[in-house]
Amino acid sequence: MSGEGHVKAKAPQYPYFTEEASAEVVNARMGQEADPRLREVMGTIVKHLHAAVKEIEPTHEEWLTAIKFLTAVGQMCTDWRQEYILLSDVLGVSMLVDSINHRRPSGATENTILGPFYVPEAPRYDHGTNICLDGKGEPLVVTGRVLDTDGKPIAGALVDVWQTNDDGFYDVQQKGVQPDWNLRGVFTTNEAGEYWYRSSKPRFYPIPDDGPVGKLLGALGRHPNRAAHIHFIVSAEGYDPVITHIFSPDCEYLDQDAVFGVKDSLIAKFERVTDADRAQALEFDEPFW
Ligand code: MBD
Ligand code: FE
Repeated sequence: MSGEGHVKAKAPQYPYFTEEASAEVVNARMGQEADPRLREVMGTIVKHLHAAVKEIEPTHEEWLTAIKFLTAVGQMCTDWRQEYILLSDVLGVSMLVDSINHRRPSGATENTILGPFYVPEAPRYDHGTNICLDGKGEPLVVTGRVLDTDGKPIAGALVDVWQTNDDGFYDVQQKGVQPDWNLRGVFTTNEAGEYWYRSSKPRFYPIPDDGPVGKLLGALGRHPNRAAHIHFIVSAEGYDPVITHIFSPDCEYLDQDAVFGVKDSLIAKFERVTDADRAQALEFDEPFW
């Protein structure tokens, strides 16, 4: 008979379902041969999920609403639209996982959430290149240095940046509308650890809110706006890479970012500069490590 090997000789501790011991009943079914980490993860999830359901006491109809919501989240996903990441972001789970995994040494630039719109292998550019290919928005110059935690410059570090255009969309959200690779690029630091490039000033923008996560935010009375930001991944041989953003200091959503990504130390100083081409300069001279 198939499944015979799984029948225990000894009477199991939790043979039948009971409401009181519901999580224990389920967890007792896991075999000893299951991977220990999987046992731990699923055991914990089942324990807390059952506790939540006991506290909420959903009707059948409410539970079906939850199932339909999760189904819709999955159906919204495409190559460039990851609705589950968005859900994790708006629930603060992405920031929590990020803090658990990227406790940075003191003096190092703080990390923040990666987000769903990173595209690897962006074009490599020389310093001074304007990555704003659609010409929209207020001109911006970004200059910075990559330093180690002792303040020593790191030459040859890769500075991988991406941001939205002035209409509030990443290039991948508007394929065929924006030029490919609009507002993305990779720069390499010089001997002094410096890099600089031209761009447009980022503005706040709503995370994609035309799907189930946006509907949930609406139902919760939450707005979908992210504080204006530029994404950075800075990496160099022999160093721990940092995934982070810099935020505009004058953004009205700094203290109410929809995905909880803002940290004090990541709010940049913007300075007006006189150079005709440099309408607004961003100085982000923080050490990256
Ligand atoms: C973004 O642009 C972003 O950076 C994050 C973290 C979530 C949704 C959209
Ligand atoms: Fe973003």
